[in-house]
This record gives sequence, structure tokens and C-alpha cells, in this order.
Amino acid sequence: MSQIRQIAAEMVAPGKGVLAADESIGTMDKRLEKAGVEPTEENRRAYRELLAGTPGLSEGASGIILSDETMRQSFADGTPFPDATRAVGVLPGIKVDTGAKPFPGLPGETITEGLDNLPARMAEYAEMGAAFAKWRAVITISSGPDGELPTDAAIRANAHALARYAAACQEAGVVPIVEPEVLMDGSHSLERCAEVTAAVHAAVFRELADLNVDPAGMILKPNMVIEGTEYGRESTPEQVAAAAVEVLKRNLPDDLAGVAFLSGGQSPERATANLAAMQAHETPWPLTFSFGRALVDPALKAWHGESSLVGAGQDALSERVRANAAAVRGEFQPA
Ligand code: 5MM
Repeated sequence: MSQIRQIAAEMVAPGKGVLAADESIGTMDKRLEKAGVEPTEENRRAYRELLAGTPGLSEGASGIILSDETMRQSFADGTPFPDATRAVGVLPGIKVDTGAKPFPGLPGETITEGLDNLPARMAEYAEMGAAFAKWRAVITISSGPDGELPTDAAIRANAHALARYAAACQEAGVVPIVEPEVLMDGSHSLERCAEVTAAVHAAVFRELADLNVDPAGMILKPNMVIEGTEYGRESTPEQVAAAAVEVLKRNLPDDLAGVAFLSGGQSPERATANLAAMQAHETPWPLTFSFGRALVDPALKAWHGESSLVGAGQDALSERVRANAAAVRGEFQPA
């Protein structure tokens, strides 16, 4: 088996998911401020050390996605982050996109940037120890002043960028996490989310195939198929799971290494319950988690920047990682 296939399989091994701790500096600072923590480089570092240094993290997390800043920082004892996470059995990954930016010509939509010089950057990240990478495309559903969104053009361009990124990763011996996120923002139904998500996956897997990306050496990080936050009625975990699996089965190749869902702004409890319900369905690929907020929000709240509360923050993260690992093993017990 090729090295990237082996790493990809390790990332979605039974009972394991991937922790997304790759907020850009701007996003991280907003989250720190909201939690009452001064947004400084040292506080961003200390918070990421709290997460990556959580005792027992590797029992439920195969990897952690870092940002460029964190990748170049060290634990307080001087160990660089990628070495520190590997030492505890958690693969380091790197977010390589440079953000979703307003799409010229397509009002209300975004195109994710970061392709310039990517092969050279990938080689540097591989040298620094990155086992895998991540690129997030953002797709908006709306029927507002900008017309009916998303447009086919935005879907196509974002899918193409994801495929160019994934090909560059595999060429550098790094596993790509391909994240096309259809946002939950809006008043759309679960059925509309299903329709858009399926169209996005169709475009993404067409572009990936065109650029000869090996599905067995990559992970798809999709949104769950879920109603918009303003829809007014919450779908049950069984409805979300059935819709998500039906959508995935339409376009994903059977030899894809795995699917690791994002949480998208759901509460930690809802994201876990939905993930647990997915496991009742037979799929050719493991279905696991690569949550950001649904794993780390409780930890950030518990810590709020106090060195005496690092343990409390780590306990809060452990609790969410354990719940999601139980969910993917089919052992989830709702509270
Ligand atoms: C952790 O947040 C990631 C990076 O966000 P920005 O670059 O926008 O600051 C983000 O890509 C995240 O990995 C995914 O959206 C999944 O996170 P959630 O919180 O939706 O599970």
C-alpha cells in the first residue's frame, strides 16, 4: 500500500477522528476575545498547546489540523508542535488554503485562495512533518438579493481549486482532506441542502478524477445534510443521517479512504448525535468526525485563559473526543 494510502487509513481507523484546530489568526482572535481571553500570539499558542497536549487525545483522535502559525510554534518545553503531537500518537496536519474570499463577478459567493506556489509550500510543510493537509471551500445557499445561490460557476471553480490542491498534496506525499462546506446559514430545508451538497460532491469528484487524485489516499470532509439555522424546525438525527448517507452514496467512489464530517456550527451534542445515527447505515467508507467548534468550544469556555484551568479545558475536550469516538464505534449513549 502506498504511504499516502496508509496514512489516510490511519486517519479514519475505527473509533478515531480528526481534531480541527486550524483557525486562522483572525478567527482564533475573535473566539479568544469572545471567551474573555486577550488575543495574543502567546495565548493562541497556549490554547493550541492545551488542545494538542490533552492526555489520552490519541485514544479518539488520529490527527490534529494546525494553522501555519501553530505549525511553526513550539510547546512551552521547546518541542515544535508537529513533533509534540507525533510523540503522543497524533498526526500533525496543516491548513494550506489562505481563506475563502469574495468571488469577483459572483456577488454573495466566495472562492478559496491559496493555490499560488502551493507545490513549493507543500514540500516545505512535508519537510516540517505534516502528514496531511486541509483546504476548505465555502458554498452558500440563499435566495436573497444576489439571486438563487449557489451558482454552478462558484461550485465549479471551488471544486477545481480543491482538486488542484489535492493533487499537489499527493505529489508531496501528504494526504489531502478535501473540505467542500455547504454552510448551514439560511432558511433552506434539509432537502435543499441535500440537493446542493450532491451537486457540489458531483463537481468535486469529477475534478478530482480529472487530475488523477487517488481516492484511497484522501479524506472527504463534508457538511452534514441538515436544514438551515433559520429554517425553524430541527431534523432528527435519523433524518440527518439518512439524508447524508443517501447524498454521499450518489457521488463518492467506493475506494475513497474515508469521510470525516465537519460540525458547521451545530451544538456539540447535536453533532455527536447525528454522527452516531450515521453508523446505523452500511457504507463503503468509514464515517467519522473532523469537528472544530463541536470539539473545542467547551474546552475554550472551561479554560478562558487561566493557566490554573488548563486541566479543566483538557477534561472538556476529552469528554467531547470520547463521546464522538463512541459515536463512530456505535457505542454512543445519549445523555
Ligand atoms: C477550525 O476552523 C477551520 C478554519 O477556519 P478559518 O480558516 O475560517 O479561520 C475550519 O476550516 C474548520 O476546520 C472547519 O470549518 C470545520 O470546523 P467546524 O467548527 O465547522 O466543525
